[in-house]
Amino acid sequence: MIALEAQPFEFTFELATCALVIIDMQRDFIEPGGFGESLGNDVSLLSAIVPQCRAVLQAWRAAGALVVHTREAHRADLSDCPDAKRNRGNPRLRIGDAGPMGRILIAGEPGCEIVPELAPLPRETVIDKPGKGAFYATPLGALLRQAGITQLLFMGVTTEVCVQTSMREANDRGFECLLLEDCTESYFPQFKHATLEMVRAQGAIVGWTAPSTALLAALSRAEPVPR
Ligand code: C5J
Repeated sequence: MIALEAQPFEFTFELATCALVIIDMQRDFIEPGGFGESLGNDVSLLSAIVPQCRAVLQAWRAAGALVVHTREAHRADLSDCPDAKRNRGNPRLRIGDAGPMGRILIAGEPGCEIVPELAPLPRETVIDKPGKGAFYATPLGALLRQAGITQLLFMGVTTEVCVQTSMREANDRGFECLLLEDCTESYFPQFKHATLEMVRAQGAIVGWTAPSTALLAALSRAEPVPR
């Protein structure tokens, strides 16, 4: 059993029944020229968390525990992207439009890929999701249940949109969730701050939060999961 110092109180888990879920660390959100920038955002805020995310990912892999990556990704014919989503935000480039990194948020396009520093290994699961939440219209819930997973550690972007939505979906499905505070970011720092507060309010109503240093320290003392 691993015990993490967390808010609002200690979070305990077993490596064998806990997965690391990395939400949408895609070039379209994190690199200049992608969807995030086309919406008028400063993407350097998001790219700043890549080193911490990489340190956690490497330690989690070394511990032999399950890793899931998600991508916000649509079909090339946009049949899974309703107008209610495509028309939001008045961006310079809409989902499906051609940009400097290929068509925005379309599966298989360069901008839709996960940043190279966090690239999935061939054995790791990658979930393409058409919505903000990782469970909506994806096989994620079934896959986690099949693997015997009961708890989830989250990192990724953006904190108040796809990360928070996915945590709420997970919580409603019975998973205990923890968000790594310095491994998530928003284009709006006040929204990140508010989300961390909301998640852990009322006795962890959505889940727990903890800094990555607490997890890294705990993992350095843990026995890896036998493969
Ligand atoms: C957004 C996301 N913000 N991954 N996507 O549109 O949070």
